[in-house]
Amino acid sequence: MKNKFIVIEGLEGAGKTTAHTVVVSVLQEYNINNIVLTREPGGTPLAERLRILIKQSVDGEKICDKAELLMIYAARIQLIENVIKPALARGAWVIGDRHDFSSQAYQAGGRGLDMQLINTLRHIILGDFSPDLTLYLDITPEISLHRIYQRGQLDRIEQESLNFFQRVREHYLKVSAVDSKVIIIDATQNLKTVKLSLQKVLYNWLENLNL
Ligand code: Z5A
Repeated sequence: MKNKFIVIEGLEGAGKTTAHTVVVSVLQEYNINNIVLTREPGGTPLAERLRILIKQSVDGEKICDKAELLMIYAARIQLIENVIKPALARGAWVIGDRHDFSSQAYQAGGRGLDMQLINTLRHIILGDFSPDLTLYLDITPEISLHRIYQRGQLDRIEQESLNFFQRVREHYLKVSAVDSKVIIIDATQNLKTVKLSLQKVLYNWLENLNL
């Protein structure tokens, strides 16, 4: 299959929205116009409902870490089976705002859930389905929190501590260092420089695909 599944990852406020635009415009330069955009958690009616539950508490009830994980996987498999796989099967390129890497970073790194539990769940639920390329936008938790606070009201996960986001970032970096399908982008730079870095990485990757 020539069409691919590209995922953009990073802490909140890392610039994933801007990165989406860059990926779309680079693909269009290659005459790739059949593009489907997704976001996680979310992207189907059921997954969007789960997104609301994941991002907000229900009547103040504490959401257990494992319940959060299961809701995220329920949303993910709905999206994969009902949107991503059908899109790939009809030849579309899929660009995802977050995917499974987020669960490794937030639920294992941030929440401290056992990585073996997440690996087992991933294996059972997703099988060998995975992105062709992940662009990880790396920023410090300090920059992330600064941008989050500028937006105003914080959701349940955004209210976590600086330490939480430090663990999330550490996990992102640890996995990125050993996964050849993940490319780290220094997103602490100004927007123009980040855009140029993204374009350079994508041109290089697309050239190697020999489309
Ligand atoms: N979550 C999870 O725990 N486990 C999982 O498996 C999955 C998700 C899939 C989803 O929230 C939450 O779910 C997330 C992880 C968790 N929670 N946290 N924390 P979301 O979808 O609402 O949040 P998000 O995915 O992180 O989106 P975001 O906050 O909008 O981030 P962004 O898209 O990367 O940010 P942005 O809109 O592109 O940029 C934010 C602002 O910063 C904006 O004003 C930009 O102009 C500015 N910006 C961006 N880059 C720059 C640079 N380079 N310089 C200056 N200013 C910049």
